[in-house]
Amino acid sequence: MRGSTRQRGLWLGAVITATLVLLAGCTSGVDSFDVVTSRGRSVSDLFLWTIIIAAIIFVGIAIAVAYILIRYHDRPGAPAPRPNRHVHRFQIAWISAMVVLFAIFAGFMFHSMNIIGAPAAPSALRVTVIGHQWWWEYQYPDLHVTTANELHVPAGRPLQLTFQTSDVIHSFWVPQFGWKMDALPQRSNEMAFTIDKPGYYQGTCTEFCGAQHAWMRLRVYADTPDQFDAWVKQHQQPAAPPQSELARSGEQVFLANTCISCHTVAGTSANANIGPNLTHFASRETIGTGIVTNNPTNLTQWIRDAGSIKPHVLMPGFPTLSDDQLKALVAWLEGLK
Ligand code: HEC
Ligand SMILES: [Cu+2]
Repeated sequence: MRGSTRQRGLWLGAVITATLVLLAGCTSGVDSFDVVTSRGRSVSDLFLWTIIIAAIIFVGIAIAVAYILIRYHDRPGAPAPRPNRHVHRFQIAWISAMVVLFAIFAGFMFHSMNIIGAPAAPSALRVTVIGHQWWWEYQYPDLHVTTANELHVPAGRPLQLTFQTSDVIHSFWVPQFGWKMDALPQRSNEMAFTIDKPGYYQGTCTEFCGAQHAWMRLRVYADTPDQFDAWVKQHQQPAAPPQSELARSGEQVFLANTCISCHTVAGTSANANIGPNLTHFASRETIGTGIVTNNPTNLTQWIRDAGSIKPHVLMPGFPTLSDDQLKALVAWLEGLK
């Protein structure tokens, strides 16, 4: 008796723990049912209705099975199951109902596909999204702005995103936009939508793309029109000139090292495109698509040994830089607003 009580306690504990672990996922700030694009809502509504109807069918079948199990359970005096003369009619009706249901859902699915696949409005803001192992490049061809890792777009204005990759397949998924899109070699895919409300939306690469796939995060800022205009004006400028002696010597360290064979800082001789554009690096909140906050301590560690923060990262460590050189470099980079 005591043993079984303890066992029941253990089971209860296990169920509560599992529920809490699952519920912990609810505080992530990413809710794929709280979709902020009207096109995307056609997908989330379809998903919701599919789940509701599937749940109703599931519960119906579960009740029928339970009824049969209890009623015809083999015990003295139980009724013997009798062959049903109408079983074929029942089967035909059941299968027909399923076929009709599938057809209805297929209709709604094609409807949603049409909605999300429709071309962008001619006035849409165009952004080219380029996946790299393991970061995102964003180009605004009409605004002459290039940035990385933190995408800024205006809320309330039609957007047209074009997806490309510089290496392997990546996939752009911000759950609150409603659907996702692959970035494939040798072709361009498109997504067009309008974000209804300003806010910060998170996502991640959803096509396995190597060691740091899980840390190829998406950070999207849907700004108000004024905020966006200010952001664009700032990002159209070349890099801010060094504000101190220390920063000036930091710029020299940067230009004298191999940083320039991978990074661009507009207004300097660095114009390579292997790593993220650093022209306005200091205006970004994080380093490495969100793996650490952008502050001098983390930046120092990143430059000394980026792999210690993001293992297998495609940026080499710079253990030979002296503490003074690092300090200057960090002072300069953190001034690139
Ligand atoms: C071989 C190419 C290469 C070299 C050389 C290189 N980097 Fe990088 N760098 C990268 C790549 C690739 C990333 C993106 C890593 C990621 O997030 O996965 C990166 C990321 C960064 C970032 C973070 C940017 C962001 O928005 O997250 C900074 C800052 C940076 N590098 C500074 C430097 C400095 C300073 C040097 C020279 C001391 C340097 N890099 C040398 C390739 C390089
Ligand atoms: Cu990826």
